[in-house]
Amino acid sequence: MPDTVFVLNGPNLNLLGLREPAIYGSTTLADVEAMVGAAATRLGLAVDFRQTNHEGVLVDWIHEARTAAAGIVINPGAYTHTSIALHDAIKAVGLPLIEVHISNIFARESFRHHSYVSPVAAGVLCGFGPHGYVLGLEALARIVATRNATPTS
Ligand code: CA2
Repeated sequence: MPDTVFVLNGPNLNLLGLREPAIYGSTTLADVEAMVGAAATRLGLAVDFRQTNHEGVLVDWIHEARTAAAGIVINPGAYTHTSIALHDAIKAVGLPLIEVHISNIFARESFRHHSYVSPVAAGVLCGFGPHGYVLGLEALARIVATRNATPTS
């Protein structure tokens, strides 16, 4: 059975490709899901791809991942910059997590420069556009493969 990875998307990412193409491009979230699905097949992973506009739903999904997934790729959207609840949930489940942002958050407004997620992430990708999700999945696949190969006592 392939390891399952959750790919979670936060608020407003359902509008990807439909609004603000100058910042976020013309790729839709359905396109991203297809790109991630193809990468997962290549990497021998199963992917559960989801989007919500609600902070508590993201928290619930992170909890769900504890028993259902080997790791998480997440674009928390604006909750990146505000959510101690996401920070606490990620820390509590202890799964490897890659934080992805489509835009380069450090080239934007100063309120986007701080992330509550980054301190509890295994790694962070930003500014690579939708390809960042594929890079994030590749990074997570490597972490999961290493963990699977490491014997526990
Ligand atoms: O660059 C990213 O991926 C972000 O996580 C996107 C968030 C933003 O709040 C973060 O600072 C950086 C916003 C997602 C909103 O997506 C939209 C897409 C199209 C049109 C409007 C919003």
